[in-house]
Amino acid sequence: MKGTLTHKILADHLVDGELASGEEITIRIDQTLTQDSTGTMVYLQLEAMEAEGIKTELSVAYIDHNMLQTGFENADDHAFIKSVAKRHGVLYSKPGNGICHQVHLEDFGIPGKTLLGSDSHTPTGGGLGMIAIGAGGLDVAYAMAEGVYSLSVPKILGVHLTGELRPWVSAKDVILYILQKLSVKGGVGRIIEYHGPGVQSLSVTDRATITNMGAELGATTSVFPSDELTRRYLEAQGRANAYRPLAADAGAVYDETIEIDLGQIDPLAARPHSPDNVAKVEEIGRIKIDQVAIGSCTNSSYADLMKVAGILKGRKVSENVSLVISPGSSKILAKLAENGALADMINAGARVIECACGPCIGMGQSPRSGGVSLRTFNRNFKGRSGTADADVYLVSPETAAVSALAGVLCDGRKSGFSLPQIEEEIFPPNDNFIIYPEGSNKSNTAVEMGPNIKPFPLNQQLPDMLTAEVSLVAGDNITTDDIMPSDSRLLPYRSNIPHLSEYCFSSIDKDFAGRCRQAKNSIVVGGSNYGQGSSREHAALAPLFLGVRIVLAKSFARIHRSNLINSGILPLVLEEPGDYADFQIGQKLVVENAPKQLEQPVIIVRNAETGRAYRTVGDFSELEKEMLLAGGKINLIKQKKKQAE
Ligand code: MIC
Ligand code: SF4
Repeated sequence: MKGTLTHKILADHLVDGELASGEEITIRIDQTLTQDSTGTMVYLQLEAMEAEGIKTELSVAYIDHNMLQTGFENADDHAFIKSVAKRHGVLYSKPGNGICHQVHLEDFGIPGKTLLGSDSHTPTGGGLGMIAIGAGGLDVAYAMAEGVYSLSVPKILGVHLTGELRPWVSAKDVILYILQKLSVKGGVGRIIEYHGPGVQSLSVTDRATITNMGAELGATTSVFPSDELTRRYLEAQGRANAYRPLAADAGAVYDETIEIDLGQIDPLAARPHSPDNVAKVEEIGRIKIDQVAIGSCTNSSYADLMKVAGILKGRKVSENVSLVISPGSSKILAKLAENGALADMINAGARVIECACGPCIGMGQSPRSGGVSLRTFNRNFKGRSGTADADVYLVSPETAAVSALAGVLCDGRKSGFSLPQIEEEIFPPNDNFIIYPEGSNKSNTAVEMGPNIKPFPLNQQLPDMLTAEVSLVAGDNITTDDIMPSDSRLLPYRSNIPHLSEYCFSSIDKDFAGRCRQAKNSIVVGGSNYGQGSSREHAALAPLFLGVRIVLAKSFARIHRSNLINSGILPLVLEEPGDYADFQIGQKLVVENAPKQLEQPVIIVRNAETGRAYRTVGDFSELEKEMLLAGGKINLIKQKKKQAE
């Protein structure tokens, strides 16, 4: 990996370990971000760590997910985050300022810096040449308290870009193309580094669209060089000083390489219900659509929305279609208002909603029963829109806009419309949505805790004999949306694990919570890529609250595996994937001498009734073993503090 941009940035931040693929390293974290639906846990955990201030250069708490205030819960969460942010010296981005990743790109991201965020799409910052990683809330709290993050060094997948995109084809199509090639598992254990002459034809926000959806590949992160276009982007945001040129060396060696000629890509769409179920728009055909939603951290930049406004200008949205647009940031919305593009959208019949995640996380705008929704978002998992039987397709802003006019999915190249030219704009600095913590002092800032904010569950030390009952046998590619669904009904309870846990796995199996309660200690069995998708540690904390002690799967997604370990839940991989077929709900399984077995390369899980032994692999680092023994990361931190006293 020598000479790669990734190697350079990691080497610059290396605190401990050897920079070689598969090795456990600790890196310095320069910046963190949190958002509100994971943020309450982060700050509860930061408080539990008794942190004295924060050790990062910059930490920002965004409010962008829980924006519907249908009761006191979300507003109480905001007040809590605001008070803790002030107490610990964290910047607070008020609701309305925009989606964390878009705002961070515009206002705070710096080439060559590291960013850890409690949201899986934190790699958006890779568009600016950052190593930006999504993680569970506890890891982000720890990074704030100690300024470091540990990970095992991923392989570097070099994507060599040549050529230029043709008209009506955009960055979204590039990442959909890669998803089609590599699948939702293709990036697991990898950092994706883009290089080659094709990079120069992609703007910073195009690059950010691509690195953002690297999360859907399961990649640790994705990164682009920082070049002249980066300089111009930062200058336009009033942050010319943040610029620093960065690129891989000419002879950089990648662990794996793929070649992409941008000129060969067509407008694409991810069909229901997975971001890698990709086909050419033309091949899918002119399916009738009910809704078009434009926005999200993937496609809500100024350039994206100007393209949309240009396509809509002087035209009319189809009578069958509800078109909703959510701009990525307050700066973008203000600019669209000033230059008339907002009026072009509204006059065409678009419904413009606030700068937030909104429909992307099921916070409103759920499609009608059995409806078809085209979205410029990044995830189309079943039910995520809030309508269980809706069909969601993921497309580019161009395809979304032209289809909204036609009332059917269509390839813009056939529309006969010309694409608008987007002029570069200067965005005057506006920090009226930001609360700076200057002058704050831990001792004099009280934490505001609403009644819906409950303590988070803690595990116990790993017992000698771990006996548990199978409470669920789930399939491949189980998402964290499956494990802990999130929509407008449930998001208000992100600070209330006891309530939330009642809905754990509810879209797959309504009896899951009850069964776990009866079993007391239980095991979830899963297929491959278990826990893909979001960073929400609620997908580990709710099972923990219900007594899940082990998850046995064919393979795990990165962030969820860490969240399980942080919670003291054993993530075990079946050495023989065919063994999966043996498991059934109600079986009693046992891990004998669990702490001792943790030290061994193979951990035996035995069927307590038949005695049949299953070989599993943990592949745990030393730190992970310590966490599992202690019953999770917080317990370990407390133990270590006590020992030091
Ligand atoms: C998502 O897109 O699924 C989310 C909501 O942003 C999550 C975080 C969460 O569950 O709060 C993510 O991507 O990490
Ligand atoms: Fe928000 Fe959607 Fe992006 Fe998650 S994927 S951060 S819900 S816009």
